Amino acid sequence: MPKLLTNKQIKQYQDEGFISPIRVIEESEALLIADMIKQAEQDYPKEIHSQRRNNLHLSFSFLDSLAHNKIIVDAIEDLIGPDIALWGSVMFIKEPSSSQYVSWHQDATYMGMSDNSFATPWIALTHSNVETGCMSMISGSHKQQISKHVDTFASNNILTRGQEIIDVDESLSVDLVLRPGEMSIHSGTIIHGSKPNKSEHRRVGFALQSFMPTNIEQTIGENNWTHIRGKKRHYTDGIMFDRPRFDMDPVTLSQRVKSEENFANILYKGSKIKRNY
Ligand SMILES: O=C(O)CCC(=O)C(=O)O
Repeated sequence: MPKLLTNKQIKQYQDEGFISPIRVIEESEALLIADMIKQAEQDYPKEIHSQRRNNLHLSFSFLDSLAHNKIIVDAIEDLIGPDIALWGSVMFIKEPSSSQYVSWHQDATYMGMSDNSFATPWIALTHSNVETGCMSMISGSHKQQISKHVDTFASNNILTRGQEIIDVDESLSVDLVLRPGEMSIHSGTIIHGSKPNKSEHRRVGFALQSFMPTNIEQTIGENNWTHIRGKKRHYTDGIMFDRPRFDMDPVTLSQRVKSEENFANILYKGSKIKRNY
């Protein structure tokens, strides 16, 4: 018996590789969190900016709360089972009328996992639609192997290496339109991307990237995890992150710095170029 999703939604995830939309929090709460992010950018400019966007759930307790949100975790349990750990999080912000985009890619490509059966909730904190540059998914592409990615390092590409799959059948593309407080969930192997924000409004999405069953192994870099639910992972070669007791908790801030080094070692392995994100 699923905890939150309908059987139809679970089947959609299996067949198409994504589910959308699912309401997580009220629209007003999401917009408040988007404002809190803006405020944090002003108050702690070294802690949160376009090149320090990973694992902000370790710096700010309001984002940690979102990572542990019961609706999100119940939905994830319906897809990957009861023993769940979070690998990381990414804040994807596209400024108004900006040229930043995300090329067609599969998340699992550079994450160095033993198995790719993991899932990413992407929570819209502002409107995410065709005008603001929402994500688009290539329906059913999660059933393929990892495709060849070309590392372009294109300056407006928000992905680490600007990695891109060429020859995508865009006729299968589905735009995931989300209102503030709604989420989509996508599979670790689905081909997806997003276009620039042409609107006058900021587009803010918080990706919990990714929730994984605890039996998946990290094959590159160290084990760094946020425990979410069920049986805990056991390891000695990395950090089991604490939860921030308050915004800017010094314990988790220093854990975040180590997590960023580890991400760079994993995500840029074998690359001659390393960007600052
Ligand atoms: O926020 C975006 O536009 C892209 C996000 C993405 O690729 C992801 O969450 O996997």
